[in-house]
Amino acid sequence: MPLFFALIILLNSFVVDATELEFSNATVRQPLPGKSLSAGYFSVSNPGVNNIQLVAASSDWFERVELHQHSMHNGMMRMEKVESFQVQAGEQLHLQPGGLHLMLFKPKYELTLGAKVPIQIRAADGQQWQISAVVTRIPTQ
Ligand SMILES: [Cu+2]
Repeated sequence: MPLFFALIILLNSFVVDATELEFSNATVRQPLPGKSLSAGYFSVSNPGVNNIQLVAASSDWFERVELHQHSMHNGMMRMEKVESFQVQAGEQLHLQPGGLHLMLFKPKYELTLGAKVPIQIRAADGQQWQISAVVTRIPTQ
């Protein structure tokens, strides 16, 4: 029964190729009063054997989401848009204040503390993940 075996091999190849990222601690900061800009953070671990490039993020709750990083320019800390976040095989990546983050523009709903914001993350190979980010307060120093 060749077709049967062909199917088994096909199914196995799907299992082997599936690359799973694990997202955790996803948060979105409540914008400052009068502001329509927010930052989002999460941790992601890649237990697989392939490096994964995260290339886009989007959310029904925001008009636009960009991938950003902070970097030094002439002694000044500045943030800028980047094309991707690289999640190395077997490693973890942490988005955090002062480092990599999601920049979220123009919320469509009120960002009350504790609300759960759906965010889609897309990889260069077309894989997508749906994460849920909790709205938290911007820490005051
Ligand atoms: Cu930014």
